[in-house]
Amino acid sequence: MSEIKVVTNILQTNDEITAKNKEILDEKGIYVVNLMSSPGSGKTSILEKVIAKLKDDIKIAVIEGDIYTTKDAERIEAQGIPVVQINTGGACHLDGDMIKNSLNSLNLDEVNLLVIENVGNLVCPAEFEIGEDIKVCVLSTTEGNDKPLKYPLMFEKSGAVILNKVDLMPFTNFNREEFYSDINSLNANAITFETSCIKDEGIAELCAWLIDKVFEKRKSKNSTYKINF
Ligand SMILES: Nc1nc2c(ncn2[C@@H]2O[C@H](COP(=O)(O)OP(=O)(O)OP(=O)(O)O)[C@@H](O)[C@H]2O)c(=O)[nH]1
Ligand SMILES: [Mg+2]
Repeated sequence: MSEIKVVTNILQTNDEITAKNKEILDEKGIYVVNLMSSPGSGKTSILEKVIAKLKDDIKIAVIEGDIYTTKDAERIEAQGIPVVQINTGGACHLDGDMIKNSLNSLNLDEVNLLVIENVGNLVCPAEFEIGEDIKVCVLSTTEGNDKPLKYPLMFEKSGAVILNKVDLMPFTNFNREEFYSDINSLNANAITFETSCIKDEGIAELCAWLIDKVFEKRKSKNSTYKINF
């Protein structure tokens, strides 16, 4: 019983902090993506591709969540956009408090799209709201098409699901039909993309969808921000 109580309290506190984060981000008209997947599915690689394509059109900032190291933040910094690294020091997911501290390090007046790359983990990150407009989850073909049913929460909660490393599909037993059927049964409303970061496939479609979302947010919040299109 006490265990359940502790978890409930953590989630309540997180919800309160997250609501405040969201208020700030909404007021600024910033579209926020919570990017999640198991370790190594290609979150940072997809981000690198998206940033390279969109950074001249919209103002992008990234918050990188990792247990240790600044490796991913260094990759994003090399793209010449603002990035903040959170080291969770062991925790398997990001939470509202960590995001709150990171927002203080960003000039939010200079951001249209904020991507938060969560800690590589197919379970815990899906349980915590961190102020996002949308959860986006990545699965790579090498992980197996059974993962959505085995780890359903992340797929159920994501507004978009990216199937990455499609260049490797011929070398795996990944069953595309089963994958889409399972995604459909878990979350019929999710939009899906297929990408290969190595071959630069599917990135343009993903970027076009993201740009629409950034525009929608800006309009709905009546933000006075300028987007450089
Ligand atoms: N063949 C192939 N390899 C890819 C693709 N995308 C990423 N990779 C490789 O997969 C490995 C992991 O990619 P990352 O982008 O670091 O994955 P991540 O999800 O950010 O990993 P964590 O942050 O550690 O959870 C790297 O060696 C990438 O080069 C792809 O589309 N095709
Ligand atoms: Mg990464």
